[in-house]
Amino acid sequence: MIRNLKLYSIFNSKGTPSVMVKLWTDEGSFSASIPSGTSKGEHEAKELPIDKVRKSFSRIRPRFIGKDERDWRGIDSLLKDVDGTDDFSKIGENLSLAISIACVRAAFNNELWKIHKPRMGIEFPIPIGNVIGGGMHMGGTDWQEFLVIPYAASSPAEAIETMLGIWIDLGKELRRKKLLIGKNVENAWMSKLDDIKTLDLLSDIADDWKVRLGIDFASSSLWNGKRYDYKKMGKHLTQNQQIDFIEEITKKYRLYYLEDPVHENGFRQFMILNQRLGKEHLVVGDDLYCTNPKLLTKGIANSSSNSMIIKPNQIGTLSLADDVVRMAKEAEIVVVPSHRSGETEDDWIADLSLAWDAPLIKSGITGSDMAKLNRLIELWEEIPDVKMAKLPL
Ligand code: 2PG
Ligand code: MG
Repeated sequence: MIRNLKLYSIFNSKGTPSVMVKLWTDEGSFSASIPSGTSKGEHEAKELPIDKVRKSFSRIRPRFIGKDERDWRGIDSLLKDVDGTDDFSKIGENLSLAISIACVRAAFNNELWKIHKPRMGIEFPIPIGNVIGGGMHMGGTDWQEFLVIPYAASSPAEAIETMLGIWIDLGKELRRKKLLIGKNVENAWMSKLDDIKTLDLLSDIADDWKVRLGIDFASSSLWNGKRYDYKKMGKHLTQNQQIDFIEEITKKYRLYYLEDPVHENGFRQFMILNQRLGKEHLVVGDDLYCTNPKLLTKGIANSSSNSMIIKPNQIGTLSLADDVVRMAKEAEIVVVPSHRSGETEDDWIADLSLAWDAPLIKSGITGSDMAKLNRLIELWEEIPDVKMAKLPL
């Protein structure tokens, strides 16, 4: 039974306040902290500033005391009720998800990966690491994240070593060529190179490693309602030109993973790319879906993508995210649980990627993202009969 719960204002990796909730049951104390995005989708649940969260928390706290933490879905329904909106704009998704996850942690004695009865032979997700980038995350490139996927690693530790190896080699090479500006919000390198030259350099370096490449284009940040504006490359592309451009670079650089290649309301343009590339490449919706069941329904009806990002704070409770994962899997859409650009040391996304049997996890490479990667190493050592997942395509 929940005896007490408390709110803490902590800081995330961007240096802005984030929510942590700790709750006490007869079994001990359990906490959860919530990350914060930078390039947020238009249809995400609403993150509220900490002063507003404090007010909501003191108002709703008594409703949770005395509740049975094992009924975590019931507690998530109560969160929906006390908020009363579609997007948690009353109490904030940051408060809602913190209570939701802390409660599930209490229900499963911190082993979040057990929320669905674990099967034997659990497959661990291949991490996807952001090595260089820009866009709204700061940096030289117009596209947000250039990603490496260590598909051949035989353990999480080996996968992490590969991603770090590439990140280090790339940093050294940029410094040697006097192209390095620094590190951006996700600790990916910021360089003076434009997007195509970045792809040239990254492909060269990646040739020495067993990795596939991907990009989070975060295209909504380039879209002005009429055209895609590329500042660094001085390009201005129509919707059709953007689709052709994505297809061209996907083939030329043998990209595997294409996240948000067109803007967040472009279900039809996503569908065209999915038709052209979806047999061999992951066409991934992030801002397109915002982990929202209504948007996913639209995406399924349009065959917009063969994969989607799952960020529980885009929807506000763990049960809602869990329902979206089930829906996606039923439609054979590959789920990719993901961190946010403003992270805390909390590692729940690692556990959830196992619970959801996800073949990939987007977790970043260094900084607070290390916590998620290290959690994968820890679970790998503790769970019997494990293996690494294979790339879904
Ligand atoms: C993304 C994420 C994580 P943000 O777009 O996929 O890399 O960024 O948290 O800023 O939305
Ligand atoms: Mg994204």
